[in-house]
Amino acid sequence: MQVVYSSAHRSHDVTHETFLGQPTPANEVAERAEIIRSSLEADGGFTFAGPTDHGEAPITAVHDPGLVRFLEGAWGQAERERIDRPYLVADTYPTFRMFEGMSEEFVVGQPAPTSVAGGLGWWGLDTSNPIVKGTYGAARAAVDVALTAADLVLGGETVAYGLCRPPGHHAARSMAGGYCFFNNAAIAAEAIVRATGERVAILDVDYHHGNGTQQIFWRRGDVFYASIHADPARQYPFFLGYGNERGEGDGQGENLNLPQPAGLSDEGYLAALDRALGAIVDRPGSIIVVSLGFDTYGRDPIGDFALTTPVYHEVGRRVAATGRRLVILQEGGYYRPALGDNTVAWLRGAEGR
Ligand code: Q9C
Ligand code: ZN
Repeated sequence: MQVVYSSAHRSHDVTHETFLGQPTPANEVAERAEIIRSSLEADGGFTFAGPTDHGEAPITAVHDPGLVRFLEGAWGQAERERIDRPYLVADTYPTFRMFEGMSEEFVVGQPAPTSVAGGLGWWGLDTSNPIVKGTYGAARAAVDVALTAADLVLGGETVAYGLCRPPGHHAARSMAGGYCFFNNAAIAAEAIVRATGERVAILDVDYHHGNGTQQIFWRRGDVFYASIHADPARQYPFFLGYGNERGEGDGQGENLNLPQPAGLSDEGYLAALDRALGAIVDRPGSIIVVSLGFDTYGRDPIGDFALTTPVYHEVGRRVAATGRRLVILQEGGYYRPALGDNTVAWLRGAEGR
């Protein structure tokens, strides 16, 4: 299997995130991608390629250009404002209750703030998403990793894996968050739709609901989104991911959320997977973009499912058994001692070995 990897992820060298207002050691660290890379190298069954530069157009095909400009400039803006911090996190967000009772023109019509503190809230979702000097470059490289993996499949490969870091599925059209800056999977899916004219399915098997991917394709009939994740009633991102969110307009029926209880077993997971895959094969298309997370693992520090390493081989096997070509993109997974084994298991399963 071809793997796309870039060392540029290391410039997003975060050490801390904040959780409930306190600095805590970061979960989404550079070591994650290096563990996965070295495990795939040690396996011997993977060939590595670097990403090619795809420019900004595929990003602004799904994201607000204002988000791109904010992320590009945030660190320099903080320096100019003499905000001397090891990392940047917002402290005030425009929640919908602030606009309660007001017409939509006020909700969407006001200008973005000019200060970096205001911008962090305006363009952000949550406080677990530190920005450092190298964040923008790393996030751009992760997009190129995803698009290069998509190119491999568009060029005839049956499967390719993009070792994206930072991850992407919480990033919405005009919002970064949840360790994510640009939505790598959404950008890849959009590029595949444009290249093929076919419908594309996104299968999100990260532990968390991919609120950003859902939002980007909410009204789209040509991109089906299916996600298996922790019930948002108890878990991040808290406000999206319920089963009654099915899409609207052209996208009516093209969003499938399968929220799951704490303690979810391998068997329970595979039952949900079969539902998601059944919905995918019921629809036309030849390519699945997989948002692959290992925070479903039983020992994950921020998850509460009970999955074991062998089930990942079976999940990969069942996804490949759809007969669709696969663009597999890395999202979360924070229990570092098992991250390499879990990734190797999943990808071997997808290759049938
Ligand atoms: N105490 C992904 O898996 N909240 N993002 C963390 C930790 C944010 C997860 C709280 C979790 C984001 C790609
Ligand atoms: Zn996750």
